[in-house]
Amino acid sequence: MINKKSNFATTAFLIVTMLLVQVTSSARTTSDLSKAAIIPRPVSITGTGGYFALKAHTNIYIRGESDELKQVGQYLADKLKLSTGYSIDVKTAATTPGSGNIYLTLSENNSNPGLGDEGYELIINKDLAMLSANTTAGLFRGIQTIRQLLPAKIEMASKQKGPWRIATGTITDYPAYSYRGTALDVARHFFSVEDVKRLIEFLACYKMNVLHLHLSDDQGWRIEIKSWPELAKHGGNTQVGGGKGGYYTQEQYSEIVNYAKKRYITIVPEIDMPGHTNAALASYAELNCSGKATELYTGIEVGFSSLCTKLEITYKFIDDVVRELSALTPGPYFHIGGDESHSTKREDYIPFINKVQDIVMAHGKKVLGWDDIAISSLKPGVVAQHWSNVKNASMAVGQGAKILMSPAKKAYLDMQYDKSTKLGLHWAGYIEVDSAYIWDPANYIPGIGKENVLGIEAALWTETITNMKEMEYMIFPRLPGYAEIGWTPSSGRNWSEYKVRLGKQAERFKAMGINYYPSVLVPWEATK
Ligand code: NGO
Repeated sequence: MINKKSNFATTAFLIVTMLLVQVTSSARTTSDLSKAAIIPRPVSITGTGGYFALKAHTNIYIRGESDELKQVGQYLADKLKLSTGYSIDVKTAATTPGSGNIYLTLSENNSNPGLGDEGYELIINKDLAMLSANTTAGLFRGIQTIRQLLPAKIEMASKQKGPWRIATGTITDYPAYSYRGTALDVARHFFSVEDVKRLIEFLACYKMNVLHLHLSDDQGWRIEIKSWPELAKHGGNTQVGGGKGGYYTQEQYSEIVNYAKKRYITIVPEIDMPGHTNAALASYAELNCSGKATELYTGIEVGFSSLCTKLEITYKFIDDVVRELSALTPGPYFHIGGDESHSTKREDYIPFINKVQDIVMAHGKKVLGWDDIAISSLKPGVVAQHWSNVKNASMAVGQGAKILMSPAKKAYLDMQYDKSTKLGLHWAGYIEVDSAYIWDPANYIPGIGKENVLGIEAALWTETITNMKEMEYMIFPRLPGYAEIGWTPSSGRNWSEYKVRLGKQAERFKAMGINYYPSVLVPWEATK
């Protein structure tokens, strides 16, 4: 009797366990590609109901010999090698390779114009995963989709157990906006090159393509300028709260630029002016109208500093800084700040911004500035970054400028999630994960439509953010939502569907060691 009972219990236990194993493994890789939880959501997915699997003999084949193509293939190989434990190589193949491989091809003469510069097409059948694009940037974006189609443990740095399956079908995908960025304030608190690289990797995962670095403010100057060495040496010495600060040497800045470039991410450098300049004013007495250097500053109040707009040397200084920094920056933009210049008179501010636009353009860069610059005469091609004043954004559009959308109420990563959030500020409100997602850059401001919008940028200001773990907590899980707003057409975006996909990212966050805010609004599929 006793034996029979325990036999029954054991059998029942085994059946339940088998069922559970089946349920969890099928939850990991659905055979229906159209149910794959990819962020940003692709433009179109058609499933064919089967599986492709990575195998011990899997290689990545590229069609063509270009270094860029090899590099993109190697990026994918490096991502897959550690967790699968397979010795994945990058090889060249002029024709379709054999079963079990990944094939990366560039379409000839831009033959798929619908995909544009960053789109891709991924065709997966049981033998082959074939990724094609017009550009290597497009292939790189498509590689992020392949990563997300594989089980989350593909992101682990140590060898894991397979199977490494991907559902079969076709994905055709391209971005809604050409500029999809994140801004990081390295002035209020300094972040190391390693931290910035980790952030760049996060952006890459979600197909973002710009990292804007806020390199100077009242509390610190963060980039070496050889013709004005005290900026970094003296002005880089401190940060909010009095910590030791820091700065990037030009070599380190280039290292960041190149790391980003390999991920098809553009660095936009910002030197904020004429306000937010105390670190510069403390480093060089001659930049002050009084002729006296100011003290270094470690508080968080704003609006007290201004470059001396009437001095000739101010423009010599700006020209030198823009020249050196532009030479190190391959991307098209130079950000001149221009926000909250409360101690610069309006009649001084307007000619100042007009002159600075000319300086930036003379060094071959396009001007980006906070929406405050709209009160000056914007030159052709200038982009105004909307953060707070709707009237300024409309004035910029009235002058023919494009708008980069970063409304503080929606896209400021330093805003607290809710009243219980310990880090961050709430001057623009609380931004829960749903609120961060539910808005559309193309109808956020009456009279400003998609044709006026260059893209979206989420901004992390760091008055209260002191290290990488804190940075991660504020950007995750909002960052994937901003990436989706920038990439996916508004018709494909809907919070109740998105939150389920976001919930499935928890396993990936965990595999990547990301410290995220586990919002109760999201149905997380893995516990922290
Ligand atoms: C404002 C201000 C920054 C602050 C930030 C804090 C802009 C463009 N200027 O945004 O200096 O750090 O708010 O949220």
